[in-house]
Amino acid sequence: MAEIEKKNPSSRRDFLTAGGTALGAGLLFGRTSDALAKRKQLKRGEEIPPWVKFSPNATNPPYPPRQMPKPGEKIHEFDIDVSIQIHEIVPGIKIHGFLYNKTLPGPEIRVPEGEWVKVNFTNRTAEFHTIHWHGIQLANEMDGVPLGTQWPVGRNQTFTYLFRAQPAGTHFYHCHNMTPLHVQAGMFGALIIEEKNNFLKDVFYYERDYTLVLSEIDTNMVEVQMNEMMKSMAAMEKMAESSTMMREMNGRMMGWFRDKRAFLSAIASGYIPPYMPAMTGPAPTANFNFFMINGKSYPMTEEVRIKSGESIRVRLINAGAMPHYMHLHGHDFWHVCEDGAILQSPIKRNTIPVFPGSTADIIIHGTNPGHWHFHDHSDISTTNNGVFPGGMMTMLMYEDAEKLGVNVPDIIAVNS
Ligand SMILES: [Cu+2]
Repeated sequence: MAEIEKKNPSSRRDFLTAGGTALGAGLLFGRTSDALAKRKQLKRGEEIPPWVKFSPNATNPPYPPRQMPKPGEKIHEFDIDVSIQIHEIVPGIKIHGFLYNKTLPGPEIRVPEGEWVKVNFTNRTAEFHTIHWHGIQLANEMDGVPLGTQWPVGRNQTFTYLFRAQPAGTHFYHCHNMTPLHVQAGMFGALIIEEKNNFLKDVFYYERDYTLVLSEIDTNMVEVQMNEMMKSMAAMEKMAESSTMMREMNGRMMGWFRDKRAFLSAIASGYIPPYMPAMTGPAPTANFNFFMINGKSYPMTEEVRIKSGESIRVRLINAGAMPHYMHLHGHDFWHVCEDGAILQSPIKRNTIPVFPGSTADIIIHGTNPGHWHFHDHSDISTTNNGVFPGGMMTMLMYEDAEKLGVNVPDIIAVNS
């Protein structure tokens, strides 16, 4: 039997404690003063071997994706459910969302490269859901696409996902059913696969490792659509209880058919798909009004903490539908990974674009003490319901700023 490590998180905090290191989870230890000295020093003219050697085969999965666990291989097991919960974005703004393990974002999963991940996913809502493992090279059946690779997971059903953690790097997971609504409503979380050989740590000697998940929401749209959806799901459940036909149709409702031919022949017989205005009226497009880092808008976003001389790794994940351009004041940083993969040549920059579905890792050196803004430079996203300042903004906060003579008014540290 393979060795199974069972994790049964009930909250984000428990999950983090169980899973290891993550944002804000007691990471205030760490050496700092000698970090600069220990960072790998390159001599003038010295090349940077072995940064990443280009290989046309680098996109190949490190392990065959259709393998199953062998005896003795480590399996990390997690229980994740989805339920409707109230989430507060900023004081006074609460939404009803679909939340993985009652948190937004869902719990961070952090596992070593090459080991196994087993997730028992239970749906505690009347709507259908799945989990898609974004960026993971896994067996087709585990990909979490409803009516593509699996039946959608219905109320009180559990589906077990099993895959090997590959490739290494910063990834995420999200629901793939009615994605525009369900992801806005909270169904996403970080999936970090730790490198077997952490080359970045050898070179940069970073200590703390932060995860910032970027997302946005149209609170009005989510409220209206969730209400409508819950009403129609309740009606369908009632019909399903009393009708054989509805039971047979279960899973193929809402315009879903066995294949394209069945869909087209139904249309020829008079079926009107739900996206046609005749059925639903004009479909609203999202008008995003809150922009979040780890589920919170400024000033309730968590700061990124650093000390002079320390290096930190910051993982940016865009789980939303808009591009974001994270800009750090007072520093250049290294852009070292994109979509989990180490760049062949790191890029020195102060603003990093993170596109929907992409992740980017950066290394910040603590070289300029102070309390520095770190925010999306698309100004639309630094508002709460149209009012500045808000949204996708946080601070790079030096813990030793005051000691080092930085004298800024306390008011900047809104969330400290
Ligand atoms: Cu869903």
